Amino acid sequence: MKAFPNSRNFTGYFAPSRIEADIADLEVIQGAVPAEIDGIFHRVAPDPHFPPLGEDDIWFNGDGMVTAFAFRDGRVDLKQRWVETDKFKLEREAGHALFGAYRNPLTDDESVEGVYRGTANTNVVVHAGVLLALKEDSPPVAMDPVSLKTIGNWDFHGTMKSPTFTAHPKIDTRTGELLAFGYAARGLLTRDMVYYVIGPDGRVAHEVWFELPYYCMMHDFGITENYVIFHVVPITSNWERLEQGKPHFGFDTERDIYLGVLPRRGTAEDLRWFRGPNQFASHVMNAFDEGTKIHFDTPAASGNMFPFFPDINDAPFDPVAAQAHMTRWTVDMAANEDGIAARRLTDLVGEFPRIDDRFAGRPYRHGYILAQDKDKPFEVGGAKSATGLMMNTLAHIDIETGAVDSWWIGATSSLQEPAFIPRPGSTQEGDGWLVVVENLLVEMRSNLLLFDARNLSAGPVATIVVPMRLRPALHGNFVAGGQLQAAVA
Ligand code: V55
Ligand code: FE
Repeated sequence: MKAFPNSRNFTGYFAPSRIEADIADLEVIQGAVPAEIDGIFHRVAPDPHFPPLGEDDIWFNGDGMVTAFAFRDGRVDLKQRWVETDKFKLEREAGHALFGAYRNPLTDDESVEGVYRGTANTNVVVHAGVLLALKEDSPPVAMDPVSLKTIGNWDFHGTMKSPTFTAHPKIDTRTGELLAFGYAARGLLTRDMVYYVIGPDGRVAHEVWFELPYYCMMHDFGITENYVIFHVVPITSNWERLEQGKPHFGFDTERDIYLGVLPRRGTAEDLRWFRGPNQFASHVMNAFDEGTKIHFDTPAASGNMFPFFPDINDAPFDPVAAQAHMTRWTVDMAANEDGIAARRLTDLVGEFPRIDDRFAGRPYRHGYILAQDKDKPFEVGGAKSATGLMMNTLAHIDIETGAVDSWWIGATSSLQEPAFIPRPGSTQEGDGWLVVVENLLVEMRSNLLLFDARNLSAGPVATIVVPMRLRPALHGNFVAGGQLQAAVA
């Protein structure tokens, strides 16, 4: 195999890992793993299998590598496997890359025309018996949640019709439904969207097809008891960009944002659009109904957060405008106007919002984010994150009061997105732990940390050694052992 590029996307902490591993009983060097925790924390990272066809490549285009941390009786086992996507299998057979630039099939080897380009690198979620490895440009790829053996492309037992499926589906723990959507649902760059309700049996139970105001990166969405909410933000594209070999997405400062609100079991005629000023938002912390009002909480920034998806008119990247603050957008279904009210929930700068997932779509109080505390020292030359955002603090935000409880990880580490682990037997919101991967940027390896979700400033309750470097990941989720039994059966 030839060499990977000598760029910041492929060197330092971002060097490809490419390691499939089984490590029994990880070393615990501080505290103890609570024996009550029983289940698996799955996370997925982009990890390039082969050097790119082009000269360089972005973090978002790496092949999906899933890590499973299995917790039982105070012990943690690690398993790490590639997601064997169609792309992965064809490239392994060829011994080199066949697929080109991110979301640009015009750059592919002609032998792979028409093949799903998905890398399954963005999120992993267990629902109805399978671990779904997700990339928003393709169908899910199903895996066995315990063995991590790839099952294959997943169409929900023949019931999903679109070629795409979001990486941020939401489980409603009260109904057992998986709520989801696909964009570019009638082909690359199309404005078509499809919204899906997938029943607890893993089959599509309801779907709604509609058009977006403009094509954009539909990365996440919100659910409430009665509605689903789609945020249209101006990370846009068109065929001209792809033909010119520009990055698929670019940020357009001229366009408004929209919030599309649809009743959970509604039809396209029920869809209502609200409209707000140009800004950037990608992830959704949570959303919920309050009478006729709908609240939608998201880290919003005044400008583009993705330097690798530059301004469409070539304006330079503005790191200050890229700072996101947790913001509540509120719309009123009883109002005769289409405005969106906005209120800042905290002065912290950060992204990767999470909650106690049992409260998805319900009134909630506890939010967690990775924050960037600029007042703290940082003593690692060069080894920044691929996004340029150095996440050095794990923070709890009391959504009602704005109070913050946080933990700074130190001057030579950064953090990956946390996931919430509920305490077995407790139904109280926020009663449980946060699990988070620490990047040790000097030692070039990782730790798995557990925090008491109600007392982050006390520091980790356990520090678990990962004796290798876990490449920076996007998202992951914890699934309880009981649900796994049901899943595998
Ligand atoms: C994101 C990540 C992706 C992607 C689109 O906002 C959006 C995150 C890891 O890939 O394809
Ligand atoms: Fe995401």
